[in-house]
Amino acid sequence: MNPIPAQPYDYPLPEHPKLALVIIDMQRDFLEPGGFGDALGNDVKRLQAIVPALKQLLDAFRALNLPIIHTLEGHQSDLSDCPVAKQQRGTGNLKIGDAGPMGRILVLGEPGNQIIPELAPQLDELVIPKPGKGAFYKTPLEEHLRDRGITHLLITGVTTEVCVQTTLREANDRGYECLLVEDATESYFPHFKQATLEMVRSQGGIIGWTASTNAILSALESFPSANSSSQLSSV
Ligand code: C5J
Repeated sequence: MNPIPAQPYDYPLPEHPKLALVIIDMQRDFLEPGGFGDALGNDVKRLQAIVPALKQLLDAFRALNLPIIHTLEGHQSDLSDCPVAKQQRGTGNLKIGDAGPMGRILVLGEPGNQIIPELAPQLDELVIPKPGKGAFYKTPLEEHLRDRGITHLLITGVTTEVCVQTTLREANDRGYECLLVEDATESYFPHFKQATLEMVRSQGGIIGWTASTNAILSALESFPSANSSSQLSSV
């Protein structure tokens, strides 16, 4: 199998099916007007730019029957899993739990909390709701990865310097080999995205690798397909 040409050096591909695609928080709350990202004063249109690259990665992983994990940032309707400090943070009119144009802000099950239709998970893909920025915090993610022997994670989604970077750092500390996909992650702040990419691959890849979607897709052409048992089911 060919490695993925990456920075700071090639990312070796593991045996099938130890490689998973992790898509962080591609939910309407962050990508559409009227959601949490908008309530915080951000230009949410910026994040739409990565949808085509994510779709390509999803198609490739589905074709190879490789594991796909989607996350959703959101809270229980009684906000019992939302620390007061998180709920009260910010200077906008709408806070977590308030009623907005897409339902209650950042509450699980609300219209704004759905993954955007273009990237909707299939039934055999794992969907992890998470109350924190990191996908390992108060979720069964680590157990699922361990049970399935997954060791390598391609990390994507939004926003680069918040939930994506937090998840990548959590995964790195747990021993996962993490590659951040350069054109499949986005931030409301271009300089934060750039800084994150540089941080991840600095010092010889201190917390991981970065590579483009095209480099990944080319390397995956040498990847053997496997039966559908590698897919995960929703929690
Ligand atoms: C934020 C996220 N930015 N998914 N969440 O609050 O990055």
